[in-house]
Amino acid sequence: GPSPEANDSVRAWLAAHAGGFGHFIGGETVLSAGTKLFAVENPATGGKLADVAEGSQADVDAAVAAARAALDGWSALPGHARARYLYAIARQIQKRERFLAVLETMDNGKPIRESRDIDVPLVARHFYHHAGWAELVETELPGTRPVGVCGQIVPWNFPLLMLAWKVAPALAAGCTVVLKPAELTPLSALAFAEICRDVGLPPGVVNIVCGDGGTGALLAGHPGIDKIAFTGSTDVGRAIREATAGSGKALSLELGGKSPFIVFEDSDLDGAVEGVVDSVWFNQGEVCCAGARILVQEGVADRLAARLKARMARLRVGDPLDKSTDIGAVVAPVQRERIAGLVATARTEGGTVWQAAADTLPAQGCFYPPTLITDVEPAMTVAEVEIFGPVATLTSFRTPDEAVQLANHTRYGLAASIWTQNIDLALDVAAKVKAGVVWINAANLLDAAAPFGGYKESGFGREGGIEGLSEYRAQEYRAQVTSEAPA
Ligand code: TXE
Repeated sequence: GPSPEANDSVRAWLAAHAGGFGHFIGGETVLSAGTKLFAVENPATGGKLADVAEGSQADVDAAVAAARAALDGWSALPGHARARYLYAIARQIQKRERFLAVLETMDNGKPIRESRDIDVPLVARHFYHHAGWAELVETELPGTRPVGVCGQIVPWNFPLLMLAWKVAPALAAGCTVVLKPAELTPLSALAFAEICRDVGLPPGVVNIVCGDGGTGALLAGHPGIDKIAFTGSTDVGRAIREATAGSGKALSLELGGKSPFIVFEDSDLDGAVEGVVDSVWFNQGEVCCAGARILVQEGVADRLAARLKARMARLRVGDPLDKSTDIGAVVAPVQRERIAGLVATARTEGGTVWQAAADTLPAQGCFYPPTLITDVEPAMTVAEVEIFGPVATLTSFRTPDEAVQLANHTRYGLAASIWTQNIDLALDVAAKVKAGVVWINAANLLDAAAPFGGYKESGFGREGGIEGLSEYRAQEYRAQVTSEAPA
């Protein structure tokens, strides 16, 4: 393997928990004798990595009670004291970066180069950034208080990074949390629980309860929770919205996308090709803001397709722990079947499917080749539905107006990427595309300081920056002053 020590330390950690991983509640590992366990697999091998406790009503109750008990103490700490914990967490993440990268890659299937160079550094960056906010929150958001106990439900595509996006601002804002990792990828959250314990974070400030959607629903419906933050599918987002309606809970939803990647004919085509690589083939395309809907101006459509195919042929699909791998394993067989089903539908609806390296895929494990579908019309299923795999569609347009119209022809509105050398055109189109994030001559750039979030069926609320922090602050309670006559 590429980093034998880290691989060994992950294996040793898993072996030390061969009896099963428990929840992290009130600063303790909770795994009682009768607890139901579920298996967690490595999608690249199909092998079992661990058994993990499934959160019951009693577990969720205990975690919410622990978070509630910790709330007053945590929120009353001066900002600089909360900042010290966040800095300590950030430093521990850096100290354990190789361990966390290998663990994330084994659990999710993503290439080690990405977990090592992107996921884990961004996780540390998120905690450092929010450590700064912990000190500033009182002065920068006057008249506000912590929202309270937050239930946080995260997906499997960036397990630790999505945890960081949720836990770091909540802690900075003075909230306490109960987080539920995705059932496909709970392991890095459990490693994070150990970091919380090791830096001496007060018990109950961070609680982690594992389990599937059933456990998530228990969290969403729990009366002891003041806010739910969710990242995942639009269907589940809708269910959570219904479950929390009328409960007084605050809610933020970060859901799916069908982001356009718009290439004008004056653009730097080689740059655009690399942009597609970063946009669609990064993380096997399991990225909510993936610019998987390529819209290209007629004059350069064939040239772009040809260069994309040449580039795709050089992408290496295979062992995620190999440093030279570009595309690792899709997270689970059910996701691979979903992707394959959508590509098959594209064929029957008239799309032309081109796949690189389809015959060189590893014989075992959950792999899908990088795929380009051309001749895609806006009404085709594959142009409308989020694929969440290494698959791009290509549709051509004539004029900038037509590009805008196609870009907005979607029920989602998460991100967009615009490629042109003409800055006036770029800014004009950027203002007209209904998306939460617009990149110009770039794709998938994320930073802790920049707000991220969607419009329409991509959800609402923002994560990152002061906008994201504000989601964890509410108006201060104020006594009504009734003795004074209105002016
Ligand atoms: O997501 P789910 P799935 C999209 C993507 C993908 C599709 C299906 O298109 O192909 O969703 O993925 C928890 N109450 N995205 O089914 O189910 C669940 O346990 C409360 C986009 O795996 O939404 C997990 O922790 N929680 C997305 C989390 O929700 C519930 C990332 C996400 O899983 C629940 C993931 C319930 N009723 C998938 N049911 C993005 N925006 O990045 C499930 N969960």
